[in-house]
Amino acid sequence: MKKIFTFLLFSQISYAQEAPRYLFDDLYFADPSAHVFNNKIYLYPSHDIDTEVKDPTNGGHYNMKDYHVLSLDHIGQKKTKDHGTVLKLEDIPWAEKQLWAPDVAEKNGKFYLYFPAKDKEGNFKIGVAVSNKPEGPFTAEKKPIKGSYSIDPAVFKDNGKYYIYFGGLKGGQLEKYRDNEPLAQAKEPNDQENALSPKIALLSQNMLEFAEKPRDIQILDEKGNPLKAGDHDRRFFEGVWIHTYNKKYYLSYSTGDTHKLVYAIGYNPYGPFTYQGEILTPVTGWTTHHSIVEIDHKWYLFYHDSKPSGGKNHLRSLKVRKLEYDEKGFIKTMNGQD
Ligand code: FUB
Repeated sequence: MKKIFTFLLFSQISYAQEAPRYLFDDLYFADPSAHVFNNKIYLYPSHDIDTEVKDPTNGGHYNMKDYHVLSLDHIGQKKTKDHGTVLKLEDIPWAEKQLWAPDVAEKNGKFYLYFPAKDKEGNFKIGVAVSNKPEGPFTAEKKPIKGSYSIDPAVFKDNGKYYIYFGGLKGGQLEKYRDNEPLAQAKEPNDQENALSPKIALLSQNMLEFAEKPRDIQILDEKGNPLKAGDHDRRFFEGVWIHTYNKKYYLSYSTGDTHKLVYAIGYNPYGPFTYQGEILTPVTGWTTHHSIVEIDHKWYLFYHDSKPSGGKNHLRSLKVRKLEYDEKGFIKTMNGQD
């Protein structure tokens, strides 16, 4: 009897540690990029709003108009702090609409917010806004990053250099480009062709420009062949994130129309990366988008789902849960319906 009780107690405690929790109830946020700055956890999410745009084609109903910054003093804190609006669409000279998933990097005490938005011609570009504080407010540069396109910037610091990763299919417009040049018409590769890749570029010293032409990131299967466009369970769709663990580089992303978070492992920021498996099975809602961060020697997955809005794809809520590796360094798959 004592044994059973001890087992139940232990399993309850361990379940409580693993279970995800929602981070914010009052407003809808999504696509959280989490970072530890000055010993605090900062979250840079998209700010979802209900919208008059009813047609979901190409993500038009993700019609966000501003960014907020959220923070936690520690991971267990019950109420996430909202620092309020830190950048508005109307204060970005070049942007017309759709402030999608952002990320932030710190360099020499300044904070750089990277964000996608559609310009006046309806093309997604990536902009930068700068602040002296992690919680903003941020001031946008007058123009987007020269040569930028598509969505979902994620900035990664490695050996003193900063790299920007980006790209997203369909609504994210990656099919409109080849070799960094716009096509006359968007063209999807056919199923047997190589899948479109996320992009990477070194950032300039001042963090405001690409210091090189964006390059393709190769994601390979177990035989060393690039993943094919028809491989919807494994190929890149959007929402790339990169982190290191035991000196290896983990590139994680959403598979979009199959709604999974998956990852691939490489040995430097440019790759190639070899596909490994699923991090998170589909959540409630069409999109899945995440970040992975080490906090106090433990690893966490920040993500979103649409359960609290009753499954409305464009009204998403932030979540966090512990992420675990097995003894070989593979990420243990988590259930998106938890
Ligand atoms: O939030 C708008 C878009 O939905 C993001 O940019 C994508 O990653 C997807 O989550």
